[in-house]
Amino acid sequence: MATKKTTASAKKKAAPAASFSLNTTDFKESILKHLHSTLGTDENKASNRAWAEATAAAANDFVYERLRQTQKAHFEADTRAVHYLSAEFLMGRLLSNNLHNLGVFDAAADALKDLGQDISVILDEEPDMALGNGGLGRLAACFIDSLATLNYPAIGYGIHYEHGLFRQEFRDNRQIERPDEWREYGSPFEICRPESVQQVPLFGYVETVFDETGNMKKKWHPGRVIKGIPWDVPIVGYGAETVNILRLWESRASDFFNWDVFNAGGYIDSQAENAEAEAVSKVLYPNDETEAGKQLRLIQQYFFCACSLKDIIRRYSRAHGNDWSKFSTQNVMQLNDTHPAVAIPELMRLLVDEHDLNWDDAWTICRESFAYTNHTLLPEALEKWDVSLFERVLPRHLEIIYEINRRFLEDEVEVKWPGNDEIKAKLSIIEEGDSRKVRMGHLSVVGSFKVNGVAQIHSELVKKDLFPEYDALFPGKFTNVTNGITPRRWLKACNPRLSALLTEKVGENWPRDLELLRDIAKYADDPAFQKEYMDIKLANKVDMAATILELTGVEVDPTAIFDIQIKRLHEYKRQQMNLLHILALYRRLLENPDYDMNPRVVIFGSKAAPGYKLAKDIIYALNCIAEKVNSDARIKGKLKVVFLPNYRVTIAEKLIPAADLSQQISLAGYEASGTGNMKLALNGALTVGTLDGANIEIAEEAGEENVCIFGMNVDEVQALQAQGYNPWDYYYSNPELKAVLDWLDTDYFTPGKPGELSSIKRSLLDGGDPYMALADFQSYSDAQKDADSRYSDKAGWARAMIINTATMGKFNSDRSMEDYVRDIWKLTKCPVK
Ligand code: CR1
Repeated sequence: MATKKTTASAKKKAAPAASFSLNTTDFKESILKHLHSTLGTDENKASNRAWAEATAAAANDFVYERLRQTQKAHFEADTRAVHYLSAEFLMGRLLSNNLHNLGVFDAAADALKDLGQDISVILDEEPDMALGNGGLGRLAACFIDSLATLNYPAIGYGIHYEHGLFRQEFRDNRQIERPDEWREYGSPFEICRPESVQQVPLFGYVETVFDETGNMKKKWHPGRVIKGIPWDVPIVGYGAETVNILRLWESRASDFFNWDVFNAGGYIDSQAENAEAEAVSKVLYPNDETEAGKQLRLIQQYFFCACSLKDIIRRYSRAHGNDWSKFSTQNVMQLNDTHPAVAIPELMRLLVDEHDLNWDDAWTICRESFAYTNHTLLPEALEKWDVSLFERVLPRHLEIIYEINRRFLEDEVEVKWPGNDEIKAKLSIIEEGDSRKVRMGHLSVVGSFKVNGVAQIHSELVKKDLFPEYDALFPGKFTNVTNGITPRRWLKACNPRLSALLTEKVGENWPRDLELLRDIAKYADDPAFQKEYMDIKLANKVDMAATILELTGVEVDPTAIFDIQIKRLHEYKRQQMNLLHILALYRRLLENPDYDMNPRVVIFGSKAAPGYKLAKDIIYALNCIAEKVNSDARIKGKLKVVFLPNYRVTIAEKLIPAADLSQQISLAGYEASGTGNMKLALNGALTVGTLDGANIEIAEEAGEENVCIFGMNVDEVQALQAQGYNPWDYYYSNPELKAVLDWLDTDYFTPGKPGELSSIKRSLLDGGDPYMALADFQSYSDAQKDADSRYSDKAGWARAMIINTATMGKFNSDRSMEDYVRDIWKLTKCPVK
């Protein structure tokens, strides 16, 4: 366990100082100046929002200066850069993060205090930038933070959604979705760059033409052209040496097409065209790990890829003109899942059709430039597009995909497996059948030089179960990079109390080098340190209890176990198993009011995709159960259930420092990695988890004795699936399980409305329980009991929490970035003077 690899030498060294300093007086003056001259208001009447914007503007003076210097340094060094293409960036709030990374958080707090303002109130003004669904989008946000911190040249490319992930409200205990208005009145964290607008063609037809020398060429006559407007969000590295950018594309109608219609008297038509063009970046698809089979979604994907590639090429050509030989040594494009996979045929189109390269040269460049990260094995999440849809929206791209596929099957698959049509059908980018489909995962594997999964076990399953033939065909192409999280946001900024204690013990460099925290393992048994650590946990829980009261009206006891499950609502994540366990505890308490357990507060934060009926039913059930349990005097407050509305990054930042237990209870083999598991463990929570995704690596790092592992492992799951799983077996053989399932058919939790919770029971029995919650239930319940008794041993519990904090160094997203750099991107650092 724990104490290996202590890098004691680095220990008490100060963090590299920020490249500038700003004292409280300067900051105060700057805020006032911006209040007056940027916001046009006065300290006597300024709203909280104006104070927040003035503070952001004061910070931006430095951010933009560093941005300018970074861009100059990158241009002069002409270094290789990574372009992280992602349909989602779940940034959360930016002001606090930027102040921390600039190293001026305390100066800002003091300056605001001098001005009669409370920084926490001011920070609370900022809406979350929620341009993502969950783990995949938040991962992208952590990665760009780390890339800037490590001084790597990197650009994030994505979509400037007008509305991010919906705002969740509960009405009569049911989820309702409301539009997210993150930039209703603009945002101080982005700059528009009209000088870099791009045109994006769509629809139309392809013509075959011959040039002067008689060569056949393809000419795409688009039916429409829309415009992509870039918005740049500065990404401030920790210590603010490098400031990279996240470039997000907003869609608008192209001026040219508009004017034609308008001049012809078609005012209304031109308005319709405007609306259609603007629809492209209007909303984030609120699906998590499900494919959205929508034309608009394909257009969104193409839109941001086309804009980004033209942007990358424009920058490359500025230095290298029409010499394409260095394109792939200067650029690498990382595909964050298959959402940007259409960038592969788009780059082929640009090189072959627009820049006159021959196919082979263009294909070599493509294959040397793209790498692909797979984030899930769930079949419903592996994107496939109907050929007919593709043909309508992107006719030239479909031709290119056919040609890529033809050559791939003839030159590579046929050579390896001569005459084997079965393997050809399996590996073909085109799925044959009633309706033919383009398989975006296959396209990504064929068009990339590396493919990675996001945790060790997931990467093994990608090779073994998802793409075994591809692995045989392309030895060495598949690899692993375990996910990570930025310790700046997920410990330093969100848990200031614990951060101060850690800094006191190991020096202030740990937010860069999280391995330094191993040093605190030596205090794990020290009663004085245990007390300090546990006092902090309690203080965080007291704060959280106040937030819970404010948001839900539920009173909770801060000394109770805070048992937390925060993540998107999905059957494979098994919130329904947690629900069954809550019912079991409640039942035990009703049967025996003296049932021996520590008071427990089970806390959920979760959004369900609007079209995912059963997920919404589970939210409804949990809210109904919470209402009943929380008001039942018979159980004397020993069990409380809280479902926090509108879970988002900002709520996570409050919950994670207050957690005792971290529920990571997916069916083994289904959670590719998880990243909430890392954040919770870093902040001390004990994982109640299956051997799935990164839980396995967390257990390795923390030591099995400091986590509560339960349930079937991947092999056991697969064996049970092969043998034929029958949930009724568990129902009939486990009386407690049967009782709680039957409870769902009554009107106990929905007075006067029996059957309202029956869909959950049905899915677990008649529905076949696809994620085997009943099979793992007993073992889960035992693990929870074990966690409860460990909590009673105060010293043992403190020790386990400390060891968790001490041993999560591996999950620093800086480490993930160094892995990508070493194994995939091959970047060199470009320090900025
Ligand atoms: C996975 O489900 C992982 C994140 C980031 C999700 C989760 O386990 O931590 O990606 N996958 O890698 C996903 O969103 C579309 O797939």
